[in-house]
Amino acid sequence: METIMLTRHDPTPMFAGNTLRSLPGRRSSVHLAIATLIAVGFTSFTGCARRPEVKSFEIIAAPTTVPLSSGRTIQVWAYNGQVPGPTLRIRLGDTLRVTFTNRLPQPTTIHWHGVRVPNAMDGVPGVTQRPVEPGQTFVYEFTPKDAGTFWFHPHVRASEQVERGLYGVLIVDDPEPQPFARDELWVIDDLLLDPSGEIAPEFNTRHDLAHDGRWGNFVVVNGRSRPELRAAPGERLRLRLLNVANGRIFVPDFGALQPQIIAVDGLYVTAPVDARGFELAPGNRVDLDLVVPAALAGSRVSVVDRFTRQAIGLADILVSPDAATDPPRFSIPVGSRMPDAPSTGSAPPSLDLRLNAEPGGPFGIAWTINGTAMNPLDHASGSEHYALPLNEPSRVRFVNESYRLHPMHLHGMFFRVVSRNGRPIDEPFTRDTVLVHPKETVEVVTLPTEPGLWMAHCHVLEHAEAGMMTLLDVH
Ligand SMILES: [Cu+2]
Repeated sequence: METIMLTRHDPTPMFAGNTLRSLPGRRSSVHLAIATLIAVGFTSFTGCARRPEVKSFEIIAAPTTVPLSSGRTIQVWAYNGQVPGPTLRIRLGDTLRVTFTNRLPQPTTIHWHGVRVPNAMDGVPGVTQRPVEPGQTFVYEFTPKDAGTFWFHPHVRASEQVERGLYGVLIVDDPEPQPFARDELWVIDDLLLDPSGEIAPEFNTRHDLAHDGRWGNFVVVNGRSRPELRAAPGERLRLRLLNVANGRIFVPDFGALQPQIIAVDGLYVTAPVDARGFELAPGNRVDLDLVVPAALAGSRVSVVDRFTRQAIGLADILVSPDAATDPPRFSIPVGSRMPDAPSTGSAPPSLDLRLNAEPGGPFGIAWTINGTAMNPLDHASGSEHYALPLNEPSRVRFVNESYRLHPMHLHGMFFRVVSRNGRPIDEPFTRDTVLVHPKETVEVVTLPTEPGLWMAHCHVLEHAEAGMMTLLDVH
């Protein structure tokens, strides 16, 4: 096993300080560094076709402390002692085997977000497996069917466990290497810190539940505030963006750069899309094709979030003053896509999922799907099962009857957005998560290829914890 630094140009995690002041009374002035960003288990790049292999990794979830730039520490829960957790990297065709041990004070599981896994590997407590109790070990093993950018996180008390630092990235490489000079990863999160500089320990508060979940007062990329990415004129980079925040949505603005989206939620698009304005909701990923123009030699480009009125610095791209080289050519691999549902079609609306809230439940506010709130600690009970036919297209309509944001995520399948508020939409890509705006109706077509019981839930983790989850029975 090799060990690599994810952020090779800046090996010392420097958390440069507070970037947000949006929540009065929750401001913190601490300067902190999170995580050593060391990826374990990086699989070396062998370049050409070879026999599929089983790639084995060990992951331990445990409380730990990571250093702050002030010399103090912050308490987190982490996979293998780092936030973000390790980046697991395999080639399409390989089998991933993860021996997972829980050393947290709570039960947990690992869910493989966006991966078409066998149902038993999906990490949903009470549905696909028993929770992994403290001290226990569980082996996750599957062969991904798609190349792309995926991530993993707990599906037990996720609003607390993910916020405390439990998330990692799974990259499934194409069978053939792509011509990018570099393959970079920006894992975007926000943290709500209390005045002592620790992760605020109140979870699922009434404030979070009455709004769009827990929005933090520090935005971090790869565990640090506003990291710098160095690039050279003429370089062609692949930049993978992941939103692992509990509730915050990001709309990254690359200023003078014009990245093109080449993959959404892991899978390649059918035609490149201008990245401008893309709403990266919790759970979403986009892979960007970024060519650094010669005209930007010697300049600094700030990448900022434009979702809210207050622009938030995410990262800076420092372009060297070197003479430009010719970027290598890249075209989206053909034949790499999963079976896709028709983007338009005659299938009638087969399933409406109405999203709303009502008083009650363990937190005082219950978030419901078709009037039902799922029990967060036992996903099997108190829930409807909605049948979807295997290997046949189905329409699903998310009808947001509330005034809050709901990034709706389906496990085990991809879908195509076909309309918003009745207006036809033609996105040249599939998704596993789509942001549904207040009072909006979003209609999608899905073609489930994996049998089993799959979650449909809001990826605002506080909404999910307060019940906004249900089950799709694919058979
Ligand atoms: Cu929601």
